[in-house]
Amino acid sequence: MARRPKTVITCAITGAIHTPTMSDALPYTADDIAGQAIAAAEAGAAILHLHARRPADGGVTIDPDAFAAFLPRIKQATEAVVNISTGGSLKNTIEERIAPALRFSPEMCSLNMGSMNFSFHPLAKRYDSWKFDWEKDYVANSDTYIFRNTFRDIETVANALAPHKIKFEHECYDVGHLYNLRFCMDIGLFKAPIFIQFIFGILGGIGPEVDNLIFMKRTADRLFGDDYRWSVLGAGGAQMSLATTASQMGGNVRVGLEDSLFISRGKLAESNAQQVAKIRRIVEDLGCEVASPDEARELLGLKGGDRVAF
Ligand code: KMH
Ligand code: ZN
Repeated sequence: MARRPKTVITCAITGAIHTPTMSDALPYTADDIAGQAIAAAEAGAAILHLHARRPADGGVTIDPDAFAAFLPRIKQATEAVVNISTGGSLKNTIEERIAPALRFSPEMCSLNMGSMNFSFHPLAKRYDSWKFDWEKDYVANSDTYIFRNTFRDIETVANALAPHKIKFEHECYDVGHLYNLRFCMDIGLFKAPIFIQFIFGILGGIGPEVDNLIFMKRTADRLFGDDYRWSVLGAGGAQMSLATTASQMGGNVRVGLEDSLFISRGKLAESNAQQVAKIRRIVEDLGCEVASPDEARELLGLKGGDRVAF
């Protein structure tokens, strides 16, 4: 019988959706982001997907100096692949969103493959009081945001970062985004093997049903054949179950407090590492092996951890 492919675990440490009120575990100081990222790598994450936060109040920031406060510490302490988000806080320009990647030239970056509603405003109703002033409006007003990722934006990112040989985590929140990606490959923006993150359960994107995972995978098979590698991110309550299904289908998985604050139904996770340890246990119990950072580098054709600028 053919060997089953190893499962690459990505851990998304803090993101731009959740706020400090929602969980004491959500890291926002440089110390906490670095510490949780290192612990997640030790627990089995081969890739660390990173956003920055303002240390004073946990607000989302795209300031490269905020990344500078934790990136070198993560590099010194782990072999894990560093992936810097270009998602920003939904309000930033595309130029602001790529500034950290341009400065630090990581092995990977996220790249969002279409414009969409991207909302988490229903979360605002769950809290009566907030730790910091900015949080309530930020969450409640997300029903007014359009997450802008036009073809021109995507081309700007691809061209600006091409000299850095960065592999993209192509964030696809719906089936149309796969067709956008195919179009971008046809005009020469990206080289195989591409890495697709299928995203389920964001309000504005496709829902977290297994049917949708099969549909996204089948569509990607048709559009990209052998030219792609894939991973699954289930937002909120769908995180662990969709990751389990993905790994059983031969795919890779993403967990982390960016995507869900929970470790099981109704129970907040204590840390990113706790989520990594849980999915690792499930993956291994079900007969798969977890990929090391170097195995992830090989699978995705990455440039190497010695060719970053931090
Ligand atoms: N927060 C995730 C649903 C990005 O950083 O570019 C998507 C994400 C986007 O990770
Ligand atoms: Zn992200």
